[in-house]
Amino acid sequence: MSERFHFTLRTTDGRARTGTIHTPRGEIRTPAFMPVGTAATVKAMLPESVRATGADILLGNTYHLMLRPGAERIARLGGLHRFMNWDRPILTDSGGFQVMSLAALRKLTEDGVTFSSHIDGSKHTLSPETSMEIQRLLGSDIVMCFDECPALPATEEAVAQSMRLSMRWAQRSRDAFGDRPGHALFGIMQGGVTPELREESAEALKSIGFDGYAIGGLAVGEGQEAMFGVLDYAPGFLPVDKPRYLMGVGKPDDIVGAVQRGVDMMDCVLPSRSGRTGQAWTRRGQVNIKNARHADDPRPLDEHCTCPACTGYSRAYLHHVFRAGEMISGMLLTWHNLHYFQELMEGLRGAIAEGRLDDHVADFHAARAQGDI
Ligand code: PRF
Ligand code: ZN
Repeated sequence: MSERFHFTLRTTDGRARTGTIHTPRGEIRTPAFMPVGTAATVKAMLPESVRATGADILLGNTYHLMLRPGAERIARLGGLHRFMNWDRPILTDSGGFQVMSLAALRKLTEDGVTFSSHIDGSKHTLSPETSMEIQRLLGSDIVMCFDECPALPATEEAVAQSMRLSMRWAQRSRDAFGDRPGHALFGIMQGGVTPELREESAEALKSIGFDGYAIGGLAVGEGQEAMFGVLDYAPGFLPVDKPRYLMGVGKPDDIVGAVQRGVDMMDCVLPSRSGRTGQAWTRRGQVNIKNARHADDPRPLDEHCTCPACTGYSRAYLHHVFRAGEMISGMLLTWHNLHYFQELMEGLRGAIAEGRLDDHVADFHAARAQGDI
């Protein structure tokens, strides 16, 4: 391991930041968007194609990989990078959030969570200690603390209890992770939409000490206005010299708003998942390729886009292969969407570096207001 994990902040513009996360597996340009590779694949994409869209890092999931094919098996096969043929950084989520959204028969205690697999009903447990061990076996570069994310709306008391449990789990995650040069452990702030709870959570995490800090518990049904409300103050509770990661966000306008408020990293299934359901994202907003209006349209999805879907194919073709259920449909739309999301990040990074973020964001909203061609 030649280089230890560290973050260098390059420029700020208002609350927005641009910089670089250095890891032994390569650099991550921030603000960064991380495509989701839940089951050791970004669905419908080869790893080299994901890289060609501009991704510096992927997200993987403890929950899915422990169930299938199993963390020990991946370790025996040389780790997740070798297994999925992606040699750049991988961040893994810790499993608790996916247990709560996917598994059946969940039982939460101080120790951790017991659950039944959504695949075959088999019984498993996850705790701070087992989550750290699984993420170590996978060979994850950025390991996430084991936490609990309450669904909103919830009472303030329930959110407070849950946050304090997550902070006890953060200490146990830190202790179990130990000292692993070249690998990073990120804490996860919780506390719902209550400033005092967010601050208490941030203070608890800072006193433990992490390589980066995530903002969890958002984009769970509170709406964009409430989320931006939290992002107006929560990043300010975190250290300026460490990366800040907003988990599970989001749509392009969520990403832009989060970056304006000081977020450095994000992940979301949206570009890959919606590509497989016929939804494309462009500078002019959302396009539903299923729509009959595309059936005879010889124009590309976006005439300015340089992705393979836009340089080689018409809207009519994309419409046809979607309707025919052809696999190339998901491949082309996923490629386009990932390309668009990475281009969005590139534009934000450049604008922050040159101190013109406000104008850049105004142009972003103006293009969307025009609507699709
Ligand atoms: N915690 C973890 N993973 C997450 C979240 C969280 O709060 C969210 C919330 N948007 C998405 N993924 N561990
Ligand atoms: Zn395109």
